[in-house]
Amino acid sequence: MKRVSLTQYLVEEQRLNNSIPAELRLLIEVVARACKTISHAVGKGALGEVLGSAGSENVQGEVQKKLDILSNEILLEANEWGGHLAAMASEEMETIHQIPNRYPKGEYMLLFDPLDGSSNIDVNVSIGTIFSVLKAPEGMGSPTEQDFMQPGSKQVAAGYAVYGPQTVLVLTTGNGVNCFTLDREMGSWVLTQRDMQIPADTKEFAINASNTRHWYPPVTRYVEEMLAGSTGPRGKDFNMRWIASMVADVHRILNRGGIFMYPADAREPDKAGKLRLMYEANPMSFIVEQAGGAATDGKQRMLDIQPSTLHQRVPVFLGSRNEVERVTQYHQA
Ligand code: P6P
Repeated sequence: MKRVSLTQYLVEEQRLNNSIPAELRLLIEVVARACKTISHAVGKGALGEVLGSAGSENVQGEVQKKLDILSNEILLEANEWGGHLAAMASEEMETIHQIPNRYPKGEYMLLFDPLDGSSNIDVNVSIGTIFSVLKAPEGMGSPTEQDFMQPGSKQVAAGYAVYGPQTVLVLTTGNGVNCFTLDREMGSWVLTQRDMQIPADTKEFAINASNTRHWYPPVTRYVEEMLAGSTGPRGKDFNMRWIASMVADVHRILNRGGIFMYPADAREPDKAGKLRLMYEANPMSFIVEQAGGAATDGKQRMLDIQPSTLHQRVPVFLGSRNEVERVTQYHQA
């Protein structure tokens, strides 16, 4: 296949669909460059003295790894000066990040989980970066958290990078999903998969089964029917995967189908699951829908949820459309 760079793809996409104005193209290229830098740091592992805990906690009360903080700083520094952003928000920061006054401001707002899957960093399992792009509200003054409270359907772009055996960048701007692989020798992103499509059916599910005794009935029913396999109501056998890096599980689903689930459960009845709406569930749901899949919180379309707080959590069911619809129906029963 003729090599197409990320820049060429974005320019041609703008020409064809007028969906990537110059400032959005700059934003995407800056984020992609930051992901290259993060990939390089991650790839050094122990040799880069970046493994292990930073000895601090993030806004979620989770222990921060050195690479969590480094990845966050890389994304902030890469995006501050470009003039394409009004503000940023990150899993690693309690409040939104204002663009320093010495730089011009733009019309986009960038949200990200700078390094998703941190528990896997020190054991050399794939991790990644997730990002979401919203437009700043018309006539917005100094950005506030409230300006970020837009449903996922308002996203103008979303993507993730996986730092694994290959480093890949998966991107949507609303006209399908494309995958770019990092050519480390040239330092460039090369288009390697066009218009990714998730099969509507699957034989593979992803959930942390150690929580089985805490699941609510709809999830218990759905998983038990799959475990019953060909002898049960589903009439076929299923396989299970759980990498504990959302980016890696979602990338597998984009490539061969599957359903990813992180439900709310009885461990903490007041907690709506573990994953965050604004910079994990929404960008991944935009990508999954653009690839023909579906994404809900068990009751409604993920991208229709009206957010109330920046770090709010949400139950997540996403992937092969027919399976997401089934488990969502079980929640209506
Ligand atoms: P558990 C990583 O910490 C993460 O946020 C997602 O990437 C992943 O799917 C999930 O949490 C793993 O959670 O409870 O299985 O460790």
